[in-house]
Amino acid sequence: MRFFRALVLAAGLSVALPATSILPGLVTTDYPWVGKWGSSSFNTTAVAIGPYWLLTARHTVGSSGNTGWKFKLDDYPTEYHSVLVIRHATDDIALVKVDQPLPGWYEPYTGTQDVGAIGTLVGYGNTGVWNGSQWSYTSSYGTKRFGTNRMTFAQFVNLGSIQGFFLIGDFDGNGVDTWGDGGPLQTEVTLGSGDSGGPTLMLVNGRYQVIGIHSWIGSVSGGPPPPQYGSVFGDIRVAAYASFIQSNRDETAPVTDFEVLRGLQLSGNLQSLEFAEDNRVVVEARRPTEVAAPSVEIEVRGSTTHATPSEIRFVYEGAATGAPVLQRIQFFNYQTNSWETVDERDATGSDSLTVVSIVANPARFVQPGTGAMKARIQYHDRGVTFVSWGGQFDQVVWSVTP
Ligand SMILES: [Ca+2]
Ligand SMILES: [Ca+2]
Ligand SMILES: [Ca+2]
Repeated sequence: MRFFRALVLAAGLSVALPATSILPGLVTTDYPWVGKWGSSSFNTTAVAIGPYWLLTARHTVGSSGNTGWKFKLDDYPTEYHSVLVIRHATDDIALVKVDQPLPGWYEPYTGTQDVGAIGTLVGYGNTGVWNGSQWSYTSSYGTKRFGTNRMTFAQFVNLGSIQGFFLIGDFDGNGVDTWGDGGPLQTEVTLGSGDSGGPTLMLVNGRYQVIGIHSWIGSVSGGPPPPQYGSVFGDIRVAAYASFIQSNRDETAPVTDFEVLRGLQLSGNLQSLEFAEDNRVVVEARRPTEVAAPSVEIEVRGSTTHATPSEIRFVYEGAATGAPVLQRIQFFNYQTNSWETVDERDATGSDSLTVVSIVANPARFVQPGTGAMKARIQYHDRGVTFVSWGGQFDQVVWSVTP
């Protein structure tokens, strides 16, 4: 058993004293789905884990209430507002549902390779300076920084004000290596005030997943206090909360297959459709020979594990480069075995967001037995005078509420 003294962190579970900063601070513009998080002002960190969901530390969201918190990504103008906050009953982790679709996210990690792994820590907290003999916190909240550390131990710890299953690392440097587990890494960091709720990421098959949520900084018995070399930090171990996450958030159903039914595909692939990061499937219009047929049409397919969901949301971001053009979305109705128009509007020349929410008998759009879902996105020429135009599909995803 290792003994920890909880120094900073948690600190009364107050947003005024949020846990932990990336220190030393390496400023980054990467990790686009990590954002600023707070209530009256941004002062902590959260990470997107689905089209409508964030993961953060419970001590960033007080003890009750669903609304009043906000989230902001560096590269996007939208401010996302909380509509539902699900706090773990005892441990320092919370799920948050927001009011508008997020442009991208990292999946929570569910495996066992997180223990001992080198993680990438990201957060908006304070950074620090080294004066030759010790560190001190400097700077202020609001700049995204990253660094790395080895997540050496996985252990349940109760620090009084904060508890949970944590991944724990030591801050190495200047000849100090508390656990003799190697270090410092080239970009070795610990946490500081304002990093609370931010993620530790790990590459899994070439993609980042969330293995930890920043929770506390502290020291081992007799060891130096944070942020000195030899101090330690703890991240909520996300894999230990897989069922908490899985049972409470909506299901993300990505497009698993798509087909261009009308028009000529010029660029993009399946991965282009995953996030709204301006990497698009581009389809050039072709004049239809039949009356009332679209000039551009793609069919997207996905699936859900929920046979009788309470809500299906279909999120589409895209544009048509000609005008006037009508945008129509159809879902396949497995009960009538036919396509049903669920949304129709004027297309926009630059990316715009369409969210189709189905709460009345959404099960008709889910194939019994397989959970398959399919949709068609069409652009209809209403008198375009452009020589050449087409559809640009940036993001398509379903979010399914059990
Ligand atoms: Ca270390
Ligand atoms: Ca070490
Ligand atoms: Ca895209």
